[in-house]
Order: sequence, then structure tokens, then C-alpha cells
Amino acid sequence: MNFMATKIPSKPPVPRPQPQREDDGGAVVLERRPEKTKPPQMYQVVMLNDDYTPMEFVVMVIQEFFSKDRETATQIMLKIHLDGKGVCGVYSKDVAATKVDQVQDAAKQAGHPLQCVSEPIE
Ligand code: TYC
Repeated sequence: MNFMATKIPSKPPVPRPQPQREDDGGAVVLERRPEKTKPPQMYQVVMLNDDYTPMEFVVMVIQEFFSKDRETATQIMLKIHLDGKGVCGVYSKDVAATKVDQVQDAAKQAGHPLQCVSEPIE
């Protein structure tokens, strides 16, 4: 039996020439290529104030769905109460949409009109 390799080994790929230019001193320099990948668009989840949702419920929601401690959640809730709205967290598009759904579902189930939205930042 013949165990010799019959396939001709393929040649290693030839490196493609990089764009080059010469500077005044005759030295060859590589040109910087523009960045190909941009960081993903991020979204902030903004909670809105209303006159009916209990403060304690808002604090609980912020703790549960935005992983804040009680102190931080209370500060965010009070900011929303005073300013009309406030940012609960910043996430990728899908995660932000999930947070909005979770808050809306919890509010609906508890019978509160609490609203939140996700919006692109920058
Ligand atoms: N304004 C509400 C009240 O006085 C409390 C509240 C805070 C409601 C934040 C919603 O997103 C909210 N009970």
C-alpha cells in the first residue's frame, strides 16, 4: 500500500502589497488605513415620571431590572420625580429594548402607568 502524499503542496499565499508612499527622505512609510469597524450604537433607557406610580415601586423596578443598589435606585427615582425623566442605564439596542419590555410588563401587571423608552445616545 502506498501511503505517500499525492497532493502537491500548495504555495503559501503571496502577501498583498500594502499602499506605500515615499517621504522626502526616501524612506518608505505605511499609510494608515481608516478604521473599518465603528463601536456599536448604544441606547439609554429613560424612565418617565407620572403622578400615580408609587415611588417604592419605581425604586424596586430600577433595582431589579437595572441592577442598581437601593441607594442609587432611590436617587434615580427622585431625579425622575423632580425632572420628569431620568436615565436608568445604557445598553446595546437589543438589551435596551428588553429592559423597556421588562419595565412595561412589570408596570402593567402591577396596574401602574409607569413608562420608559429607549433612545440612541450621541
Ligand atoms: N411621581 C411619582 C409619585 O409622586 C413617583 C414616580 C417617580 C413615578 C418616577 C414614576 O418614573 C417615575 N408617586
